[in-house]
Amino acid sequence: MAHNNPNPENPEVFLDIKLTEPKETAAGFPAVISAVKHVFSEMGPIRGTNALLKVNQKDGFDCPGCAWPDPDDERSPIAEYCENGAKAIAEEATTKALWAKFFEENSVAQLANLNDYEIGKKGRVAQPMYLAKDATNYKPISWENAFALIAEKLNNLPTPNDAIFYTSGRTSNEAAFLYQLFVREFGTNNLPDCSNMCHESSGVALNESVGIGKGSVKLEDFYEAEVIIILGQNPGTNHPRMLSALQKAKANGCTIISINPLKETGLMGFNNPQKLNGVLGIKSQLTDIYLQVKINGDLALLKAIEQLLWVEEQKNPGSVFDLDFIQNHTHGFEQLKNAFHQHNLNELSEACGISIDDIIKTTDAIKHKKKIIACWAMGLTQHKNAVDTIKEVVNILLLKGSIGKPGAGTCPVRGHSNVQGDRTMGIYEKPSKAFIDKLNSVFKINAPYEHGYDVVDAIKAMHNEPGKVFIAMGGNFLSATPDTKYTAEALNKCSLTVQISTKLNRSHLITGQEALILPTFGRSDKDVNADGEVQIVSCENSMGVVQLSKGSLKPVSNQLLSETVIVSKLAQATFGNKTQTPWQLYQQHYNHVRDAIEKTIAGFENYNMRVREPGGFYLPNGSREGKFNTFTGKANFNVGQLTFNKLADDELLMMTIRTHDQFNTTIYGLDDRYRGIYNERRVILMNETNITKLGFKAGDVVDLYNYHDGVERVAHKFMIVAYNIPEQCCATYFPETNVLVPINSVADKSNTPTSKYVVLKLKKHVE
Ligand SMILES: Nc1nc2c(c(=O)[nH]1)N[C@H]1C(S)=C(S)[C@@H](COP(=O)(O)OP(=O)(O)OC[C@H]3O[C@@H](n4cnc5c(=O)[nH]c(N)nc54)[C@H](O)[C@@H]3O)O[C@H]1N2
Ligand SMILES: Nc1nc2c(c(=O)[nH]1)N[C@H]1C(S)=C(S)[C@@H](COP(=O)(O)OP(=O)(O)OC[C@H]3O[C@@H](n4cnc5c(=O)[nH]c(N)nc54)[C@H](O)[C@@H]3O)O[C@H]1N2
Ligand SMILES: [Mo]
Repeated sequence: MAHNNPNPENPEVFLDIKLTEPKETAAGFPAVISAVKHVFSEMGPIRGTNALLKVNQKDGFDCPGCAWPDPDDERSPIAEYCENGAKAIAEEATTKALWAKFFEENSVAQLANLNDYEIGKKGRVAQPMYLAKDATNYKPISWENAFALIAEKLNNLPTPNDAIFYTSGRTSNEAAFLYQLFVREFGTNNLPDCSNMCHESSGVALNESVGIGKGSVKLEDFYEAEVIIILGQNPGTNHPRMLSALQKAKANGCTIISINPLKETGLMGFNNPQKLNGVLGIKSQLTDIYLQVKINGDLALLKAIEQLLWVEEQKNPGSVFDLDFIQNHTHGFEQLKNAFHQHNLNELSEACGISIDDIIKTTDAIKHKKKIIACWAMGLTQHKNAVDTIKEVVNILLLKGSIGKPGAGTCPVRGHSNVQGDRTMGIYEKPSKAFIDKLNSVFKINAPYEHGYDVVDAIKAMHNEPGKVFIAMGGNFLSATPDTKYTAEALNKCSLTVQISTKLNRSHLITGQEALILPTFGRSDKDVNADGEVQIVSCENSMGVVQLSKGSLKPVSNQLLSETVIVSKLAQATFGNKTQTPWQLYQQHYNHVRDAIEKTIAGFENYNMRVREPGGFYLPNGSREGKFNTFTGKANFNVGQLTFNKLADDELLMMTIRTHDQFNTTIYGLDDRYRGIYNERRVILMNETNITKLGFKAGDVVDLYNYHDGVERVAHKFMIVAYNIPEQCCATYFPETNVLVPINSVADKSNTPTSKYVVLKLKKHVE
């Protein structure tokens, strides 16, 4: 029995890697070709075309890709999706189904030897499967027995806090609400979610500075903005539909500033594949000022920009800062002002790797502008000082009065398509007292107030206290989390691990003593209740719009249950007649779930009616209206503490990033087309000078080491690729290098693993 192979490092030989120059323009016709290729190969032409016609239409399903909003006004009738959205749909709506026979023929140990790409390509799990203690293969199990088994394990735990309930961000509002209700009625707040590894730092920073953990801008604001700053985000790959918004902004005269260690293709130029010009290859240039910052150099850079803005402001008071706004709506300006000259400009320029000239150019571009939007993603959130860095971004917006008015504000660009909605529904290990009070009064339950585990604490708890029950609503916990070996040991120590999943993934293969896979619908699947009525669910996008999602494709198996039904049945099995919550009703029609949400969570008045309005509805958002619900009652400036990163000569700083051919741990293909790297994922992108200095050459194969906390972590066999990246910085692909991300290296306050800040040493690989 060997279900503990966390990371097969067995590329016996490297594939035939192919390198070209990085592309200078994103999308265009190659994107259309790539989309169609993926869709047709997984789904065939008829099912594929049907899916593409329904995605992101007002009566269709929400794209299971990213959380970028749909345009309120002009949606393309045939193509409101992008290349990577199409790939996400193809992966989910594949016709490959894994029945009991597949699991009989393939042992867990055999499957664990495949890489993530190969595992993902196997297809959708078609029926509930059970792995008994010491068994080598999964066996089929009935839904009823699966629920009974989980219920028995849960009810026999010494305390409800010995159970851990993870959520990934594709789960609908309806399923997420019921899931947290079930978990809290059961008696714990152990609700870690993918947010803990993603935008948690944004949530913490924004809550403290502007009183709400969500962004303030709407899509229309992009069309009015004078300046858009994009930090630590690769929209060409991860939010391709954002490029259309940037293109429109640009046409309206906006200046775009990109801050990124890599010259990402999508930030440089765009051929809109939904417009004739784009298909013909007529390119729009996007970024005006490209700042190739060192990894984690952002805080220093932002401080330098603030310092220069202050210098300009003093020349002519009121010409740069919005003094009225600062006076009436903010707190802490005096402290910030005193800190403007804490560091000298040379020192800051050195720390971020951007020349003083370029910092001046940037300051000039924004000093007289009043409508600024700042967008950011994982390049800012996954660092030790992430919360301070994001607050520094907010400082600049506040100095300029650039929030709470059209064309300006905060835009943390979310990841999973409903990650924001899941939080709104209460998927949070640190619920407020008010939320629990409300839940207790609406449902007459005894939900606990004591905070639960987030992702990192959950892993440590599983590691330190064997015998826990771990349940995952979606996601791929083993591969997405840091310190893969440590996490694998943690999962192995659980008495039971349960994965509610669409596709086969590595978390099905690295398990507790016993394990279950419960197969469920994806977004595109048609979900019909016992009365033959098609059920809809709803999601909240990155800009706080709640919209319906209605699946339309025939599910790959007749044995799948929806997430909503799975949670309700699990609750019935666990509580028996001890519950007063109408779990049966929720299974009959999801309107009842939405009624329950409406009673519990503000902003969902007339939910059932408004969700059916074309385009959905906006949730309330104080910062959007210039109302800052913070502890001071105003928007708060923050003086971030800058520490200077010192590396030894033989050390590199690694960021783990996504290729153009993956969705998180789901690997669509082996190419990173925009970066010009084909047919290989085990690469390390390094600056040419460092390659030479360390005594290597491009093409060499190296092992990567990290020694945080005195523990040796190693990832074997990565090929060196010379790339345009600042010195002593390097990049590898997530999740292959998660094994190197130390469990104890986390962001202050948000506890997010520092996946973009891993100190490495390299050694030549010897066979
Ligand atoms: N197709 C596709 N779409 C996706 C996903 C996917 O995997 N595939 N994932 C979804 C999810 S869950 C999320 S959270 C988002 C992720 O979207 P992104 O955050 O765009 O994803 P990453 O690949 O992690 O890219 C981080 C970017 O930050 C830069 N960066 C790294 N370190 C630093 C730094 O210190 N400073 C600065 N300024 N930049 C830095 C990297 O060069 C890279 O361009 O995308 C979502 N959408
Ligand atoms: N090193 C490193 N680690 C990272 C990151 C990084 O940048 N670097 N990024 C982090 C980020 S931003 C995130 S969000 C996390 C992602 O962490 P997760 O959300 O846990 O991982 P995913 O790869 O998105 O999960 C994919 C699996 O979800 C299941 N699935 C897909 N759709 C559905 C559905 O509709 N319902 C259900 N029940 N299951 C479904 C499928 O079985 C699929 O295999 O990873 C984090 N980990
Ligand atoms: Mo994410």
